Amino acid sequence: LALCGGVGGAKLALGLYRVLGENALTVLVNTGDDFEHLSLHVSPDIDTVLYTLAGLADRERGWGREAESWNCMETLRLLQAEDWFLLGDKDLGVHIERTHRLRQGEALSDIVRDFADRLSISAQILPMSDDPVRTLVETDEGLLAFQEYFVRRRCEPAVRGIRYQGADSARPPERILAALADGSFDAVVICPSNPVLSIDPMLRIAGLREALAATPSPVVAVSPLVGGRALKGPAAKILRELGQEPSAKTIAAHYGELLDGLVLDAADARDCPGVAVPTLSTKTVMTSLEDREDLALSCVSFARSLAERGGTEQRRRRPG
Ligand code: FO1
Repeated sequence: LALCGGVGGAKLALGLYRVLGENALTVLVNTGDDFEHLSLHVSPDIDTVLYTLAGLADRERGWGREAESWNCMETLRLLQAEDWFLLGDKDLGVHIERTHRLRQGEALSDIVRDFADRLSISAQILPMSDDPVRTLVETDEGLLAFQEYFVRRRCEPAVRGIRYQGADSARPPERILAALADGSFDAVVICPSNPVLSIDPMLRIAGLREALAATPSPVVAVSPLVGGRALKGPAAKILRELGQEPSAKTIAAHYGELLDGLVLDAADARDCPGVAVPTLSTKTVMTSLEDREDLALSCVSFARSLAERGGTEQRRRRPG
């Protein structure tokens, strides 16, 4: 099971997908970034995972489709409509069909499963919930909807706090809870996504954090930091603004009782002694496809070795 946000997480999800073989991977994806834009329901992280696993993602940007055209955006600009969030022509087809089906009463998870089938993806891709959860960012400029903060304001406002609207009443997928409870997953990998923006929305969903803390399966997280910095995105900036030092130690403490182990970049190896759980220091920067596969293999074998060493019993005995 991979827990994943958008671009950074999807890279490792692709590595896992390629090394684990047919039908072996389940990806639980953040939907806190979802929003209504131009009357369409956009699910950026879901689409990033779908396009990445289907080999259709734009490699440069990490989100959206490769070889995209922008005719619709040009028309929107001509009409002086909202043009701050870029929707490519190919990508729009997905938003239109998803919105149409949601309005007909279909669950997001059923729509995503169908899209994944049509894109010949053999992994199970699941939204973290069919119920709406919206990540809101408290900033020095006021409360901003996630994409307003992330795209429109380019993560510039200082973050004071994050809210996960709807998370308390959102239900996680039943089959994930059941599989976590009976230890069906060989490993649970928290991908190197932004802990507060992409992973916490999932952990705030009623029952999911508890299910992860109690699972007999080994749980490892991959730190999104390299040398104390985020490769892309605002993870380090946000941690600092929230009064925390951007380090592997902070990431491990953030996930706390959930973790059996932390995978961190070799550039952060000096942080290892301060981390409360076993660590694996390796190359976490995923430039090539081989990098993604290598990191995926490292995560899985690290998780297996922790399970063999009885690490998961230690976690389940630790106070939450
Ligand atoms: N990110 C941007 O920085 N600018 C955009 O205009 C933009 C459009 C967009 C459209 C569809 C989609 O699936 C993703 C898109 N993203 C864009 C990425 C997205 O905002 C973020 O990467 C995630 O929400 C954070 O994980």
